[in-house]
Amino acid sequence: MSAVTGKWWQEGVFYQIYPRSFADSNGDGIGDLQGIISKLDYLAELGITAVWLSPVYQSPNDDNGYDISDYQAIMADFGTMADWEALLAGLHARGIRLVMDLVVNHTSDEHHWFVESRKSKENPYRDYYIWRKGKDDPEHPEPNNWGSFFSGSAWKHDPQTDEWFLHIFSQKQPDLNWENGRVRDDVFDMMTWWLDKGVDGFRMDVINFISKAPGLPDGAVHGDARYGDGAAYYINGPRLLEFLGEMNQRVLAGRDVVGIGETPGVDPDYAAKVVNPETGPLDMVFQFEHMGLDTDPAGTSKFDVAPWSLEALKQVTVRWQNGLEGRGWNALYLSNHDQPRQVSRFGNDTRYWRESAKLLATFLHTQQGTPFIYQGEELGMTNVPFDSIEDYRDIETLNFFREQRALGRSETELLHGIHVKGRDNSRTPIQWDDSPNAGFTTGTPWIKVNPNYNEINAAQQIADSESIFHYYRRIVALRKQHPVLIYGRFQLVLASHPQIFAYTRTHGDSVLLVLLNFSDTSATPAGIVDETGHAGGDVLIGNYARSGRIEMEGLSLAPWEAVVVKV
Ligand code: TEU
Ligand code: CA
Repeated sequence: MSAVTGKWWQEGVFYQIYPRSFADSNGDGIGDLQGIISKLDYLAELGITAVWLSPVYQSPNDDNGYDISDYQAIMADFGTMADWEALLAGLHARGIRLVMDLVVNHTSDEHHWFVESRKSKENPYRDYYIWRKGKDDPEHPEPNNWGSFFSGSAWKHDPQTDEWFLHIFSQKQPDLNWENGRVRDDVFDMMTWWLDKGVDGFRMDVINFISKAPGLPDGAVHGDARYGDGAAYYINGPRLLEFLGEMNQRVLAGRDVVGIGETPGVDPDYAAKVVNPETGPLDMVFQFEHMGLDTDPAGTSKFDVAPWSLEALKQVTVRWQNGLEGRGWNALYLSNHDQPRQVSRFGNDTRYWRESAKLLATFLHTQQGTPFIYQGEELGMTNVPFDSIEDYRDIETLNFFREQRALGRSETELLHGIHVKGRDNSRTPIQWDDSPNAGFTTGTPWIKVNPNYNEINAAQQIADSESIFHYYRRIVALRKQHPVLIYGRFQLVLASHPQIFAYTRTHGDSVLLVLLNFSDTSATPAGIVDETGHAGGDVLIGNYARSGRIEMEGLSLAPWEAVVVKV
């Protein structure tokens, strides 16, 4: 049980919209705000209670809006401020809150702060960014050895002043210097401006990268990597809690809004400090441990893939469920715009597509914490293995491909990693119906539609009461009716079962037993009666035809069967 209860952001379910790929209203091939407005009844039918909107601000789109050139203007591709206001009103009219993306570890290099900053060393904005002199070493002229998330060095030389600026992401995403109090003033004023317009909170992009260790020391070099890993010096840095505390005091405190940090590289102990109900500056964080389970530890990037194991998924889940019990609140997710499609990654997207998508929905909604559904997940949308690198749009994928080709790796090998892990898997347009381009646009979509839209689309699933969409609708509704689903203490059972992920949730007198068969063959939860003391109970929800009371003794779970039992 959490130390804090009854908050709207705990009891609700969030839905993430990646606006470029959601719905296009004017035929230019790019999703937009009017497109979202046209689908508000769809969101209301699903039953979600809050939307996290990926960036819609003015941006040159080097990283699809995560490179912002004006925090207080709307990207022309997406519409106008009046469209945004209409979206907010339309959501609020349906009882749905709106959480905006806040990207303040870095700006675009086209932001006027950076345009000024690069002009001269004396410019009043110079110190808004992280500038350093280069080294005398012709082989390694960069100020330190850090690599960028998007390949290459994390530094770029600027001829105008003959200094280098830091960019942990792309060359068009210079990192802000949070040591400078004027940067903090400007960011906090901008946040307050949005809150005054009525937004219900922020999802804060890589917010735990904002404090860099003094001296910016070189990072460790893994294997034969060309650059060092600076993470130890910019993740959870020395002043992070201070900066977030200041943000809390000056911006968030006293308002009924949510602060959700995106925090790669946090562990439960650090997270518990960030989201402590009394002293923590934020309310929830997105941790990444389960997102790393299919990365080969011997590789040099996330594209070096390895099979994930159920055992490891159980370990990570338990670590976070127990790790924040009573001292924080989990943000639950299996997908987002940076990750592959969950049914392709953790399920079986061919033979047991429908069953495994519903099992993953059950897993997401039966842990302690707040579920985040990523657009299209509720339709069981799948990965898309484009044959050619030409079809990809994501800067991370394209830079990686170019860099690795230059190092001599084969196209086939690289495309394999990209098929499994590339971010464009989750950025193909939402499949609304079986008309051309899946009903996403009447024009040419900015990225190809997944060719499976004839079988997988919203219109078909809305008409089919057994669809993945209706399963999501039911489980979202169920969570609202059963506080045990929200607040119950999580306890793993059948810990070493090779196929079944089983756990109980307990809240006062209310006990649920969740059984998830993560495999293509049937499985028996042998020993569960002894371990839990529960012989059976009533089925609350499941993805096979079961109803009424079921007994644990002799129970066999079908492939990818999920069942939630009230004992
Ligand atoms: O992502 C940060 C992050 O650490 C990763 O998920 C990363 O983008 C990538 O997928 C690593 O392989 C956030 C945003 O969600 C992402 O879309 C942006 O590209 C990034 O920050 C920079 O703003
Ligand atoms: Ca459009």
